[in-house]
Amino acid sequence: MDVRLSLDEVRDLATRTLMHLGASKGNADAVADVIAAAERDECKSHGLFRLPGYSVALRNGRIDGKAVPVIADLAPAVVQADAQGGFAPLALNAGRARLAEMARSQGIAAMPLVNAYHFAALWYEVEALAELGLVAFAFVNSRSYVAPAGGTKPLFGTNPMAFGWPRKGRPPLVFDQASSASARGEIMIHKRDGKPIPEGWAIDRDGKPTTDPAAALAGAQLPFGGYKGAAIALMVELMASGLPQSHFGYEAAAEDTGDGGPAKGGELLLAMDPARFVPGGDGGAALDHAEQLFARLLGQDGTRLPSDRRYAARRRTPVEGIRIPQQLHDDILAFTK
Ligand code: NDP
Ligand code: PYC
Repeated sequence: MDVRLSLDEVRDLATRTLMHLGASKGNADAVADVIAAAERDECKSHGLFRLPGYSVALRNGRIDGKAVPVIADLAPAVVQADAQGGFAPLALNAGRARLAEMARSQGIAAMPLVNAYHFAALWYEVEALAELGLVAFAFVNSRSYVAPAGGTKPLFGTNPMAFGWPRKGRPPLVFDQASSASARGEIMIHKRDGKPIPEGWAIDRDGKPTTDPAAALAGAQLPFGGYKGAAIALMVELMASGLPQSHFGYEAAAEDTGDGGPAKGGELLLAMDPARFVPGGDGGAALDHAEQLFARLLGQDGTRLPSDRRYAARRRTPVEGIRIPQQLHDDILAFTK
């Protein structure tokens, strides 16, 4: 059986739960916003499904729900967001305006995020920057879940990379993809729902291909596209945690308490101002040119732009609400007692 909630109820449920467990209003609101945005866009593996994980880690003190992020310029085009052992969303919100300001003055700028716990969909970050007229990249790692090409043991996180491109008068073009064949959350949802996973997503503890989600979670996930996805996963480790000097996936895994909450890891955001990539331009011509590419793409039957599914859901859910399993709703409410 499912429970139907409005988007306001989703946000309120998340805020109340996190504050009950000791999070400050600022931290609770920032996390609740990303959870509600994921439900609004029907990204079920990173919506309310993640609230129990956030909650356990908060309750057992592994994450500081009262952390106050520190934002510091490290170079003319590098601003560091230090979450101070708290949730990523508040620190990302706190650093965004400075990152955008640097990108506008320098053409390109970077924001490493450190001492943070990230458990969300990555598109949220690049979409926010693209809404400000900037081209954006984001890279985040987690703990070891994915085997390297040719290997059988988890080493990389599921390591998504997201990209945002501003569009005039429309929501940005965004893609956001794990470097594994599937997000770990998808396998967890298959397990919860008693469904097998597709072939090619994972191997079991003995290195054998499996469609059993429990065996997959105990074994290793596979990179998408073989060695090509593994190279992207490696790059994401280096960008998200190598450069900012945070935890690689195996270091985060060594600290895993098994509480089901987010790993401590790093993230890197890059922002570029299209106006700074041509002499004397305002960036508008680059955006117009890109529209021609999008039109050609969409001119082929069977195509769509990445993010179009999310934007379609975004039009629907404010009216229809969202549905979550009764058990998940009960599990969340149990944290508020
Ligand atoms: P998907 O494979 O579902 O989607 C990847 C991208 O491809 C999306 O941008 C999607 O757009 C786009 N896409 C899908 N189908 C098409 C199509 N037919 N034509 C054009 N574009 C298409 O995502 P993943 O399973 O890889 O990741 C799911 C989520 O998990 C992500 O949000 C990711 O950030 C999150 N995640 C978070 C991690 C973390 O450490 N915080 C770790 C790993 C994953 P659309 O959304 O519109 O369908
Ligand atoms: O779904 O792979 C995943 C994931 C890892 C950390 C947060 N989400």
